[in-house]
Amino acid sequence: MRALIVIDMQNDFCPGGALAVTGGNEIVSPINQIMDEFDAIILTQDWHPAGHSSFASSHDASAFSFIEMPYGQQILWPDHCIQDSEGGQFHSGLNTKNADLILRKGYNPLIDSYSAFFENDHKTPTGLAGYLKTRKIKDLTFVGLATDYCVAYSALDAARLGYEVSVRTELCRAIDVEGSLEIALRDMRLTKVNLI
Ligand code: VGL
Ligand code: ZN
Repeated sequence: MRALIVIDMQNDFCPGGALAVTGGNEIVSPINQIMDEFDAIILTQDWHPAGHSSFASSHDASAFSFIEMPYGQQILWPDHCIQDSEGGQFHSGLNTKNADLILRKGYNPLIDSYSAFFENDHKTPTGLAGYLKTRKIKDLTFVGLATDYCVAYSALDAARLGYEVSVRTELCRAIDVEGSLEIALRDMRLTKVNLI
């Protein structure tokens, strides 16, 4: 069984949003178009409480600066994808009606959560692996935003967990701060993620 996992196609990651990814809106229709190639469609949704610890505003710091957290270094973001805000909603063009599962992440105020499998402490599971096991899904294709953060973290965890993993890079867009895209692509290649 094959699943398409669409990462964080939300208003705040699209042009005009709080953490806009260049070209984020361009991939909406092509993602809709490949949905019928898969046995299951899973959408993830970045879903932070106001005052989340990954927000620069929570630390009186500037956006895109770094801070040491109990689980390691954390880049600080502009406030984004706040629960129930317009910015947290899916892009209005995204086909959400075919979704089998909508997985929310980042709701723990003290831990950021890029990966669809684990929070950034690399220990706290989101429950996705259990869902996939129950549905006998072993082959995963990732698309969405952003290539170098939530897509890469999810694909890397998936490969380490033993899934067959592909990332359709033309259906992803990157934030690319301080070489993060190049690092993410290198790590994915080294971890046997198929970049297509
Ligand atoms: C993401 C930064 C902060 C992402 C989420 O979806 O890649 N990036 N929160
Ligand atoms: Zn976030």
